Amino acid sequence: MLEPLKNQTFQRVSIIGLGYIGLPTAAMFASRKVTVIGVDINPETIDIINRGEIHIVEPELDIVVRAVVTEGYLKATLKPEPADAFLITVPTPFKEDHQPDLGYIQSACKAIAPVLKKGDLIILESTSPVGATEQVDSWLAKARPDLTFPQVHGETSDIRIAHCPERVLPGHVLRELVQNDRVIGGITPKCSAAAVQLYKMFVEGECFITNARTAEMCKLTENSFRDVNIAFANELSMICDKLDINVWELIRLANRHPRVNILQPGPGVGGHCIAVDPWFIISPNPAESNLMRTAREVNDYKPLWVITKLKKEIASYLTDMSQKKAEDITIVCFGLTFKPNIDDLRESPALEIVEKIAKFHTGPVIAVEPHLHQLPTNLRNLVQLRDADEALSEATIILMLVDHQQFKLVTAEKYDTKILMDLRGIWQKE
Ligand code: SAJ
Repeated sequence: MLEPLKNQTFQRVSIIGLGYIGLPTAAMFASRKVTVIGVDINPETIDIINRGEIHIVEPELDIVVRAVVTEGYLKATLKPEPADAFLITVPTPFKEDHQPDLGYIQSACKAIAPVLKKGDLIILESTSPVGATEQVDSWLAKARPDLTFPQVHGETSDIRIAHCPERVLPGHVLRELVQNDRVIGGITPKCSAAAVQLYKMFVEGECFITNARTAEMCKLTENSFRDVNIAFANELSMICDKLDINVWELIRLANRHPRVNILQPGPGVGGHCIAVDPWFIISPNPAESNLMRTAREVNDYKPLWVITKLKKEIASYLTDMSQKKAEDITIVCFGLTFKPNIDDLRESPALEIVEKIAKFHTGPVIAVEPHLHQLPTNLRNLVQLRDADEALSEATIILMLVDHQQFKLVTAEKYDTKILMDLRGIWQKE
């Protein structure tokens, strides 16, 4: 491994994009008593952070942010200021055709270009398609012809650029930021060494050095691996449903084999990473990525499978209870977020399912979501938000969509007499 550079110091670090990754990263640097300038395009986000508060839910982040803002180590601003290192932590969504959208990265480059100076380090942390870090170099080089950049000038360049993908799990971000190993891909070895030196301010995990393209592909590979494995579990769940086998018991038993470790099925795959990143491999390599594409399709299909199964349950209930109509059926959905114990609704399969139910079902639809104070706007007039006990007492059909900790504590007598579709395998009827 390369030795870190001896003379590089980072007195001011700037984080561009104060979202789920950027804000915790800014807080970690600031907690090491480095001056951190957080930059975001949203004035409301800036105000919240400068008050020492946070705009996202992440355990313990509020405590750290309050402390570092009060002590003066973190401030948020709309306009970039000079710094010694810039970390770009902006979203990388995909477009209609699944091609990566680098628009936010390009805007971040445009914003920081005027304040760059000789010796600065730029790190792209956003999950990116292969080649994005070189693209950042090209954009910045074009914007600042007075400075030299590593793609063309190699180790003698004024500016250093590296890719260091974030790998933290929402809900465990502060711990994982410190403890996880990092993959660092500089455009040149000196770019990598500078990035290692920066991260070593708070990272206790190992920093592994590679080139920028391998680092980009490494992050995409990790999330695609997980997507393929969840697709296997989801496919099993649909087969087991047909064969009348309890998939949760099956997986528990199969996982007793020393070399088998099947993940958990669910209502689909959500979030801004696993449901998105595989496309960054698939879309530029369509002929070579059949398995990853199929996994995406299996996981994307799962919410529709849930709706089809629900419609069958409704039909069979109406056949059994001939005096009842669809309007008499109250459907209660437990959970809206994309995974347990967070407030994040991005790409949530649970949300997709509830939206679809609200569109076709003529009776009441109730959502129970302890992590939200109010429903997202598109559900507000269609769905009621209730607490668990109240909703359970009114339910005809229950869909367990997100295995929040609170839901695991619900006792069986509360749902025993209801029609239960448990997509997370946490509730067992007695
Ligand atoms: N899910 C299942 N079954 C499982 C595990 C997950 O259905 O057994 C579903 C979840 O419910 C959720 C989706 O998959 O809808 C994604 O959740 P997740 O916990 O697998 O992942 P994320 O999106 O929260 O975070 C992932 C992590 N990547 C890997 O574990 C390889 C994290 O380390 C990354 O930093 C993050 O993506 C990211 O930012 O890319």
